Amino acid sequence: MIKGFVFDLDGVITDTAKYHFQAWKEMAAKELNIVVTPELNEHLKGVSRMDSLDVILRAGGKEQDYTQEQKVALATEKNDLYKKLISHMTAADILPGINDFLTDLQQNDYPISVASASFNAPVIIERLGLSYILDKIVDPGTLHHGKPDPEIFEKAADLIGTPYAETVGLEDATAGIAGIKAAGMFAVGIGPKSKLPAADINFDQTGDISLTAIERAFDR
Ligand code: B16
Ligand code: MG
Repeated sequence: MIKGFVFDLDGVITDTAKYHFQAWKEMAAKELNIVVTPELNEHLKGVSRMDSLDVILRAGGKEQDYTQEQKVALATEKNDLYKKLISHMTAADILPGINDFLTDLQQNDYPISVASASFNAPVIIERLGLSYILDKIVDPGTLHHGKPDPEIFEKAADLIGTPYAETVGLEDATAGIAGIKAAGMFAVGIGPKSKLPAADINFDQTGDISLTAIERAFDR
């Protein structure tokens, strides 16, 4: 039986990927002379801030050019740009269907927590007006490994006290689905089967999510 749900943030609850993209693009053009293309941006989804910077430096053939201290400064510059962009977010930025789905979960007494790699997750959730329901958030500062490691999903389930085998995880990124499966949980993929083949059930977009369909698929 399903006991609880753990949510990824970016790509499931709201689309912050476009703001990450804009901030990386601006910083990389100004400081690194590297163009962050939409294709490269795909490789940054679900990846931690410092790992994202490494992906960008590698793509530009500059992975050896910066000290750790310089890299922290570059990541901070990107984060300052990002924070300005997300400061304008409102409840209108919640992805379609998510409000109804969260209400459904609440009415069915399912506990919920958030498994996001983002240090900005609490601020974003507050801006979206969802703190009343998404108040259990894993602190990414406590993690030893990023997705696809199961650690973040295990910590999210621990926050709500649900056994991993009876916890459902929602994700839009391949690494996230891999992490959910590695934790022994049931994986809901936001994206088609062709993009997220390892998910236990797929919804093409958030507007298609159905609690009944998830419960049915879980019990099969
Ligand atoms: P921050 P998720 C991830 O969020 C983003 O997908 C990824 O692009 C970002 O680098 C990462 O959070 C860290 O975010 O710089 O705000 O700490 O998909 O795990 O909700
Ligand atoms: Mg995501």
